[in-house]
This record gives sequence, structure tokens and C-alpha cells, in this order.
Amino acid sequence: MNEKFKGIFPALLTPFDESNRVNTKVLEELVDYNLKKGVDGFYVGGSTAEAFLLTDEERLLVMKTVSGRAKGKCTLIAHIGCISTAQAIRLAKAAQEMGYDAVSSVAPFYYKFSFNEIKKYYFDIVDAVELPMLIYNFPAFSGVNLTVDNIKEFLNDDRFIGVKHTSNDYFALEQFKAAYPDKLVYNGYDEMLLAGLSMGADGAIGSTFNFMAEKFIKIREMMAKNDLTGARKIQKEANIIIQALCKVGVMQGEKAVLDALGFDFGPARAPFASLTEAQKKELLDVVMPLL
Ligand code: MN9
Repeated sequence: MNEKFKGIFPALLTPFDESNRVNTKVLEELVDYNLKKGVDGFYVGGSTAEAFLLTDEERLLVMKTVSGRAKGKCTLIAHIGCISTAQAIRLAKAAQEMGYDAVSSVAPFYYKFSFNEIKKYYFDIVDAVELPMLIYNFPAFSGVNLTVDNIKEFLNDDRFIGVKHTSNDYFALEQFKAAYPDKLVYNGYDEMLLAGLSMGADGAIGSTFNFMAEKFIKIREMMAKNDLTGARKIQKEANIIIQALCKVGVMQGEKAVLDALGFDFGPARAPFASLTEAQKKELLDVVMPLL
């Protein structure tokens, strides 16, 4: 059953129109573009989608738009994480109605909840819906580090299918996989996919996959054939791009790249600042020749 969850999953970005509304048409175009490249699925409504800068109604619209376009064509995971349990359950129930294959959530953050509170948050969600849950561990942004021992308290339950590990602690990634070989571990930092795969990741969820999924699909194929030299060459090329994105702001930069590729993507939502023309030029000069 876990086979369909393995592979390369773009964490979809959210396009906005001139009035700062979610641009569903461009989102559909982005979905089609990536399906054509052969991605295995989509991670919908995550950090990369600016989830915490969207209203719940906008998050539902994003989920609906993607499922309407991609359902039946690939695997769909909805990130429904909120810091309120009730709000997260509302989104999770909607994901179930829309036909998503799984839900995922970052740990509730900001109030420094105890681990027991965090644990109850996740169990309340899986008790409320039939969909399996993928834990999203992202200590750098959420401020909550779910340790290997913490994660084990979830993975012992069948309803938890695995963990999206956005952390450069690759020892922890290896420890999850060693303890639970049948559960899923997704690599979270695209610039270290090679490391993640070599330590046992089943696939990856990433923001730069929005516009260069083919590179990561190839890295995964090469690693499966033990072609480390080939995989390294592509990772190196991708990392020149990611380094340029990090310099200007990853999400803003990715949107500028998609604009340059012909998608009417618009800027990231405030307080994210728009890129200056000089920043755009500096970025695109590095990125476009490598795509
Ligand atoms: O989902 C992504 N994390 C965020 C994972 O966007 C916060 C990554 O794909 C990074 O954006 C990427 C660049 O650091 O690896």
C-alpha cells in the first residue's frame, strides 16, 4: 500500500493574481506541467504553499483545485496542519471528502506545547478521519523538533504512515528507517536529496521540484541503479540553482523562475517582499541556463 507514496512529490507553490487572490488557473497549469514530467504525487498546502499566510477558505480552495485536476493521476497528500486541533480536523475532513490519499501536519507550534499536547493533536486528527497521517517534522521553521523517540510513539500506530523529514540530521532519518523499514521517510531538503536517498529515504517532498522535478526524478533513478557519479552530477547542478534561490528568498525566487517559464505566478504574499528587478536578473541569469 505504501508503494504509491514513494517517489518525487513537488510541494506545490500557490500562485496569486493581481488582486492577491489564489490563481486557480495557474495552479492547474502547474499541476499539468508536473504531471507531464512524471512526478509521483503532490504535497498540497504545505509551507511552500504559504499555508500559514492563507485563510482556511483559501487552503480549501487550493486543495480542491489540485484534487480536481490530479485525482486519479497521481498520489495526493494534503498538508492540513494548523496550531488549532479543531481547525486542522476541519481541513482533514475536507481532504478526505476531496479524495486525498493522506493528510500531513507539521507539529503545532508557537505556544511551546508539551510533547503530550502535540501527541494528542495528531491522535485527535487521525481519530476524526479515515486518512493516514504523514508526520511533517520541520524543526528549523516550526521550532519543534520531533526526536526519533517521539516519532516512534506515532509510527507504532498503523494510521501513521511515516515522516517527512525536513532536517539535516541524516542520522535521525536513518534511525527512523532502521526502526520502521515498512514506513515511509521523505527527504525534505532538496539540496541534500542524494544524502537522504543514500541514508534510506523512500522519496522526497520539495519546493524546487515545482520547476525542476526532472532533475530529482533522475537522481532517484540513478541512485536506484547505484550510479552515484551520475546522481552527484545532477545534484551539483540543482544546488547551483538552490544556492541562487537561497540568496533572494526561496519561495519568492521559485515564483520568479516560474514566471520566467511562462506561468503568471505573481509574488509571494506579504510580509514576504517582492524581488527587485536586479535580484530577479541575478537569479535568472544563474537558473535559466541550467533548466
Ligand atoms: O518542503 C522545502 N522547504 C521549504 C521542503 O520550502 C521551507 C524544501 O524544498 C526547501 O525549500 C528547499 C530549499 O532549501 O530544499
